[in-house]
Amino acid sequence: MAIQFLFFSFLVFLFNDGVFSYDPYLFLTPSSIPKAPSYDTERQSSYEKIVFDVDHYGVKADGTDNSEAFKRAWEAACSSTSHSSVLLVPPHKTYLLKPLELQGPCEAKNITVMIKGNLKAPSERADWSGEDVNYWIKFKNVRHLTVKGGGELDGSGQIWWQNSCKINKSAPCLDAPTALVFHRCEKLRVSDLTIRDSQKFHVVFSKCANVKAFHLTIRAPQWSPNTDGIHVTGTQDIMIFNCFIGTGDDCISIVKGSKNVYVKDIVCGPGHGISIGSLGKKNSEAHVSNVVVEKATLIGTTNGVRIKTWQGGYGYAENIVFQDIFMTNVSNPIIINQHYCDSRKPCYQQNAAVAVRGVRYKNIRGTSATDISVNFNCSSTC
Ligand SMILES: *[C@@H]1O[C@H](CO)[C@@H](O)[C@H](O)[C@H]1NC(C)=O
Ligand SMILES: *[C@@H]1O[C@H](CO)[C@@H](O)[C@H](O)[C@H]1NC(C)=O
Ligand SMILES: *[C@@H]1O[C@H](CO)[C@@H](O)[C@H](O)[C@H]1NC(C)=O
Ligand SMILES: CC(=O)N[C@H]1CO[C@H](CO)[C@@H](O)[C@@H]1O
Repeated sequence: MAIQFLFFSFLVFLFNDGVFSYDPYLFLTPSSIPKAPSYDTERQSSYEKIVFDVDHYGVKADGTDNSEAFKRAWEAACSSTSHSSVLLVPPHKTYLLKPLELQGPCEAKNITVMIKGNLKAPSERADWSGEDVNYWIKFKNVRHLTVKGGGELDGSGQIWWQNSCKINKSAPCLDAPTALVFHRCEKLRVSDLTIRDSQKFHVVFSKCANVKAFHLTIRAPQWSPNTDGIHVTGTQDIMIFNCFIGTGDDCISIVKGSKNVYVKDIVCGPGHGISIGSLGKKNSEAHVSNVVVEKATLIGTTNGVRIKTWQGGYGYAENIVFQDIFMTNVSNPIIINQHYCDSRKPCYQQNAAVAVRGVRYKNIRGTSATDISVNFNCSSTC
C-alpha cells in the first residue's frame, strides 16, 4: 500500500509549553545555523608538497597483510616537516590491511591520504584477536587531514554479520569493527571514496570538529546488521553532503555530544533512514543540537527522518530542521520514538526521558509504505 503524503511546514514542540510557530529559524540564532557547504576545498596550494607512496614502504600485492608497511609510510608522511604531505595508495591495486591505527599529531601542517587503489579487510575475525575490535582503519588526533582519492574500502563484513546476535539468535552480542573511524580529528575533509560491506558502521566521526564529508558512496546489503552509513558522535561543526548511502541500518545517525550538524543532498536506501539517536541508553545523558537535514531522497527505507530516545535518559535533542525531503515507499516517514528499545531484554516503563524540542518539518513529501506517515510516540511525561 502506498499512501501519498505531503507536509508543509509544521513544528513539533514536545516536553515544553506548547509553543507553536511557523518561522523555520525561530529557534536557531543566525550563528547557530550551519552554513551551506562551499565547494572550494580543492583549491591547489602553491606550497611544497611531498608524496609518500606506500609501494616504497614494503607492501606486498600477494594477498598478505600490508598494515606494517602502511604504518611506516604514515609515520614518514606524518613526521615530514613539509607544508603538505601526501600518503599515496596507488591506483589499480588491492591492498589487504589488518586493523590499522594512524595517529597524530603530525609535524606536517597538512596531510592528505590519497586512496586511489582499493583497501580490503581480512575476512577472518581472528585477525582482530588481541587488537581493538572497534575499528578496521582509524585516524586519531590528526589536524588538517584530508582523505580522498576515488578508491574503495571493502570491510569484508559477511563473517561479522553472520555471527551478529541480530542474525544468529543464539550467538553472544559482541562488538564489531567500524570500517573507517576518525577520532579527535580537526579540520577534516573526507571525500570521493566508496566504502562497502563494513563489519559494523561504515564511517564514524567521534569527537571531531570542523568536518566536511562529501561525495561518498556507502553500500552494504539490506540485511546486514548495524551497518550504519555515517555515524556522528561528540562532533561539532560537521557538514555531510552529496552522498549515496544504502545499508542495513541508519544511513546517517547523529548521537550524543553532536552540535551544528548540516546534512544536505543525501540519497538513502535501503536502510533505516536518517536518524537522530538513539539517545539516553541505560539512563545516560545526551545532548544534540542544531541539526539541519535538507534535500534528501529516501527510497524504501524503514524510517524517513527519525528521532529515537530510550526511556530513562536525560538531556535534550533540540533545534532540529528537516526540510525539502522526498520519500518513496518509506515505512515510517516522520517518526519520533521515545520508547526506542533495541536490546534483547524488554525495556521497562520509566518516566525520565531525553527531551525533544524545537523540531521543524518543512516540505516533506512522498509515499508511505504503511498507513501511518507521522508517528510521534512520546514518553509518558510529554
Ligand atoms: C550461531 O551461534 C552459535 C553460538 O555461537 C553457533 O554455535 C552456531 O554455529 C551459529 N550458527 C551459525 C549458522 O553460524
Ligand atoms: C514497499 O515497501 C514494502 C515494505 O518495505 C515492501 O514490502 C514493498 O515491496 C515495497 N514496494 C515497492 C513497490 O517497492
Ligand atoms: C509506542 O511505543 C510503544 C513501545 O514500543 C508501543 O508499545 C506502542 O505500540 C507505540 N505506539 C504507537 C502509536 O506506535
Ligand atoms: C589546504 C590546507 O588544508 N591548508 C592548510 C594547511 O595548514 C595551515 C596551517 O595549519 C592552514 O592554515 C591551511 O589552511
